[in-house]
Amino acid sequence: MTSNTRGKSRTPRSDDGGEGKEYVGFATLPNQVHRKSVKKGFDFTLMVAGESGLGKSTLVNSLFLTDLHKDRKLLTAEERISQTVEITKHTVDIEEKGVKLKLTIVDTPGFGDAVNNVDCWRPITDYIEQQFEQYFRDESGLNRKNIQDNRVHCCLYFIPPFGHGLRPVDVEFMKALQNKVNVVPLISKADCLTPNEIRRLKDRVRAEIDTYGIKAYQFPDCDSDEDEEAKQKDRELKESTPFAVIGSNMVVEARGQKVRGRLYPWGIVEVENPSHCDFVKLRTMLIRTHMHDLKDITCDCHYENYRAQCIHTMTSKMSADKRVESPVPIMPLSTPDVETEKLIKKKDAELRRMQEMLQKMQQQMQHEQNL
Ligand SMILES: Nc1nc2c(ncn2[C@@H]2O[C@H](COP(=O)(O)OP(=O)(O)O)[C@@H](O)[C@H]2O)c(=O)[nH]1
Ligand SMILES: [Mg+2]
Repeated sequence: MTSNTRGKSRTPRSDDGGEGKEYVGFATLPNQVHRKSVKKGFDFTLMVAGESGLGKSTLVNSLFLTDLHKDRKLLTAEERISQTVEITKHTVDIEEKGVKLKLTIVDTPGFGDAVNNVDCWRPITDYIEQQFEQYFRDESGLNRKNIQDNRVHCCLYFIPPFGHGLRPVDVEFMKALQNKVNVVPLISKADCLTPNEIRRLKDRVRAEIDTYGIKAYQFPDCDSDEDEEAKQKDRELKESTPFAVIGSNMVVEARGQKVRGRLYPWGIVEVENPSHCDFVKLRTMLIRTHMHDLKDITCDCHYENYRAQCIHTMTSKMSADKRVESPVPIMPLSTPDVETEKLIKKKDAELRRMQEMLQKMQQQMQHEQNL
């Protein structure tokens, strides 16, 4: 995707920091979309991915002020070894100032626990595709008005702070995801780095993303008619990527206030302090300014790609089946047995279903074109 202006429905930029700490801050969402959606509420699905132990679960807890893993039991060494990638989904219904948000977090245990990391992204891409498939089925079904949309709108990819940039596994992982979901790379555990080190690592990661042709989520350009302040904010946002973040499940006291932070013998690092890390920038981007764009791209690009591929596969399969079936009718030498007959019936039914589905899709596409 090329960088372009998709921001018709975006909010005017505003900084997060100022408003009450108890708010996640999505009450401004109605500015992003039509009022009709306000009554229904918003839904958003966020996924985290990356190596195990980089602070993924901690960060999503920090982002949405929830403890998603209250009941988590610690695994013994043996359990850890036999552990496979298991994806867990948590849904939280949050309401702020009368605005409802159904937030789904898809947490992945991450790779690195196993000796072999080949195809370690597979469970994640499979999960994303399963959600597309479900949506595709629902969309072609009868109850199209009440579809539960579980498509993943954004995937935060965690890069370790310890290395000298992207590792081959990071490159491969992001490339495997890039055409299926909006990938937002993050530098994790930013408290391990000095400001200079963070700057250097960011520059390096940005350059490598370019070199390897990784298609991370592109922030849309500011509308040309927006004011200078908005344009400046836009530039700053892009220059801060990949965001360097810190997570914490603890509330500590700093400067006489209770804040989310990490307490060290030499001081406190504050999650929501913009001079400590980009946490607030990330939250503002996800929830206030770009949620709608992330959803649009999911729907218009990633899902559309999937849908087009599906239709293509279905059409090729149907024409291949026709070729096999139609030209020379094979006369059965004897009466087909019950099993064969069952199979033929099953195949016929499958073909009919596909034809119906295809017809519906074509009608829908025609209808969309006429609008
Ligand atoms: N230094 C530092 N440690 C963190 C940070 N976030 C999480 N941790 C710690 O890293 C460990 C792994 O965190 P967890 O969220 O379970 O990682 P996950 O496996 O990626 O989900 C825990 O001990 C966390 O307390 C961070 O921002 N900085
Ligand atoms: Mg985790």
